[in-house]
Amino acid sequence: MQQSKDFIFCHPPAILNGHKPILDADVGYTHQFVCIPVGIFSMADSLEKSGFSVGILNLGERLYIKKDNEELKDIIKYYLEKYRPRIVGIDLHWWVHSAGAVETARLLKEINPNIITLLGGITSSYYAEEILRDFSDIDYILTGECDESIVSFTKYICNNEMDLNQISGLVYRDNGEIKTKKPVPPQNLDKLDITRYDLLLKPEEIYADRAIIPITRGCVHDCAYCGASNESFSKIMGRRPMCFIKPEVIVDLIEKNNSKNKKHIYIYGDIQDGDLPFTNEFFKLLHEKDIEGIHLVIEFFNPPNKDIIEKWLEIISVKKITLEATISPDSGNYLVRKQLRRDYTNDQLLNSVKYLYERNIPVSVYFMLGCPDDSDETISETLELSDDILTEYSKYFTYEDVSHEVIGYEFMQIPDLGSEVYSNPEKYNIIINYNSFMSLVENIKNATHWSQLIGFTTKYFNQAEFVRQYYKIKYSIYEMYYRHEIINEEIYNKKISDLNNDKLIYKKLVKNGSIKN
Ligand code: B12
Ligand code: SF4
Repeated sequence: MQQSKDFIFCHPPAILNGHKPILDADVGYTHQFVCIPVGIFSMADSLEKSGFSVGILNLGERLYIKKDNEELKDIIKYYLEKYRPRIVGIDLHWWVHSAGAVETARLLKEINPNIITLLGGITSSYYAEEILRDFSDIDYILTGECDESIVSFTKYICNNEMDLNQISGLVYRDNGEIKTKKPVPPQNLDKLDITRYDLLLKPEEIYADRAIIPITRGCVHDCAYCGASNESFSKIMGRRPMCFIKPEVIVDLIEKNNSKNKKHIYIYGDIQDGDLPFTNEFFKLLHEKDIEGIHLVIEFFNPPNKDIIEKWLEIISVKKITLEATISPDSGNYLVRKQLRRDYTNDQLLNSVKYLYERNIPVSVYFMLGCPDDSDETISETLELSDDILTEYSKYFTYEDVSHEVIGYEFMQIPDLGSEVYSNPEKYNIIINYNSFMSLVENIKNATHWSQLIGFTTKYFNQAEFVRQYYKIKYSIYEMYYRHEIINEEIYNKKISDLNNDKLIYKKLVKNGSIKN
């Protein structure tokens, strides 16, 4: 006899039609985007500590590795019958899960109309009222950071303990009217445990050794295209100002992950953005703790200063910790980069990347197709800068020395909702092609190729031009990898053949009139 659950968190799939219309920004979690928001693990932990039985289901991953004849509905039915939850909380954090989240709710209600469906995450926080208006299978939405409100909500449903209007961030229906309560961000983040992998109903299979540790709530920066920038996060999630997680908590999470056999640990957020006491304490504790045998992937938002690099070098010289880094200049053109609020020169970037390479720290550099002022020329400049970076990289490393692309030149298909670019398209001379959550859902459902899911056009690029630029970029980068002997002929041929196949699909769609050229 299986134990029943009060609450199951369910990470929905992204894609329902068997195609791959959403581009992965080199995060590697498959076309179903199977990475679970880390906040789910800590919310599940809090619920358990409040006396509720709770489980986490990675439905996207289950669908990705399903048996041939299994449908999404069969998988959901299996888990519902096994655990008979009272509430299912579906994350609609990333826009990529918009269609998958509402379809999951629809199937849950079809199988068991009495089940309570709840959504949460940044996308559902942004579109909360519209979702409740248009999708009757969703009962409630909790907006903002729900570490505390999730417990109040569950007490309300399961124990009849709270009053609905006492639950901060709740959006709900009341006699045909939609009521909204403002989210209140949790102030004490010290006890939140994002390593409760044991609460998964099935152990992870994809990147089971990877752990994610965000070091902030919100962000110090204000990148114009980001829906979780300092400005946007406070509007959507209600946290102002942003905050850093305490160094002792971050180091403790590294230690916990290590002890749970998560050896590939990503630290999200730039340590050098914290003040001096923060960085000093972080490095002191990392030094002191008995943490060995892990690979750390760290992020720099700006070219790192030598002090910070020295601190990292000190750590890896005395501990069995290996390191790699990422930095995202977005464009190789200074003005395009600056418009997005990343203010450093190509020389500054190249010098610090070289400095890191010389010290045996491999760095992946990320550019973005879709910057509002991108043109043929600025993309060529970015490719030239990529070539310079690869010239340096190839002196020290091969393709396998970083966990991702050496140059990740990825396409922002849809501007982040709530970002400055999204909210002020005229200022950035762009036109957004979808105007509601419903249209986003429909576009994702119907698209069979990524070119059909391009959510905006700029003054230089329409949909067809974006596609042309995308292919140009990818062919160029692979050619550079090969020329610099970062990849061998076999890998090069495979990459080109995958790209050719993708292009063939695009050409067919143009030929049959599904896409305008
Ligand atoms: C770290 C990070 C990642 C990590 C993963 C993080 C993770 N597992 O949580 C990686 C690198 C893998 C990643 C990938 C992607 N990311 Co990202 N990521 C971030 C980043 C920088 C920090 C997130 C964070 O710190 N969260 C803090 C934790 C504790 O909060 P949380 O997990 O969100 O959970 C809280 C709430 O959201 C809410 N909540 C979440 N789920 C649920 C569910 C329920 C039921 C309820 C009630 C509440 C709830 O309550 C939680 C507790 O407070 C943000 C930017 C930012 N500054 O926030 C972008 C951001 C969230 N990512 C973004 C995007 C677009 C992506 C990708 C889709 C990119 C792509 N095309 O490949 C992928 C999706 C990958 C996947 N799902 O497989 C966008 C989202 C925009 C949007 N509206 O969709 C953001 C805002 C910024 C950006 N442009 O990068 N990302
Ligand atoms: S894209 Fe910019 S604003 Fe958004 S999380 Fe990253 S650094 Fe912060």
